[in-house]
Amino acid sequence: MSVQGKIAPSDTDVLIVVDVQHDFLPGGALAVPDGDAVIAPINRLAKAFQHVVLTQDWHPQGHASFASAHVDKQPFDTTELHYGSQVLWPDHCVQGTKGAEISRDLNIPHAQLVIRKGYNSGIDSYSGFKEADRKTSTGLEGYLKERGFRRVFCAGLATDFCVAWTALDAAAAGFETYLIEDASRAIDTNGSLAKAKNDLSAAGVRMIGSAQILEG
Ligand code: VGL
Ligand code: ZN
Repeated sequence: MSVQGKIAPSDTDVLIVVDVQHDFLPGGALAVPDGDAVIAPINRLAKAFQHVVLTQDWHPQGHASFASAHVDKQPFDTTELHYGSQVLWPDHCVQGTKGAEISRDLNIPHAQLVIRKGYNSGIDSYSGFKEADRKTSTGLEGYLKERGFRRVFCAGLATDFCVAWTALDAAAAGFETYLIEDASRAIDTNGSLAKAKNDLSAAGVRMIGSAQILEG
């Protein structure tokens, strides 16, 4: 779904900035191509939002989503875990490491919550809301509902994994949901970006550009 006209963020809108962490940025363990290009638009956007939430991928060592935790597997292979198919990644965003830190180039001192995800060793969590078993909740839905938010705007890394899954779960939870395309960048492995765009469109997530958000 596309959207015409400008959007003025209000008191019931929240911006979710997904996984802008060193390991997803140039030089990181799972660097997203052109990943640092999201930082300037996110910093501009964040000034227009009173309410901002950050997510942080936060895996224990030996996490089930790491190729290194499986015999005869390489990064970007897939495997079957107890909840279904799982893409395997280079080790990344290990709890307490530099790679897991949120970029200091993000300038969002007014961010209100950092929600960590992917900390259960046997379950991945692309989404900020629900883990990959599609059952285990992070608590974010309850937090946003309790605070009375109605619209959710998502941006960050990576468009086709954590940003898309977060937006899909926001829509499923009943929020009017937007994905800000130029403030996000994709990994795009094995057709993942095309699939994510199909899923987002089917779920009614609105794809917008950051220029559509009224600033100041
Ligand atoms: C992500 C792959 C593995 C993401 C996190 O932030 O999109 N992708 N873990
Ligand atoms: Zn991860």
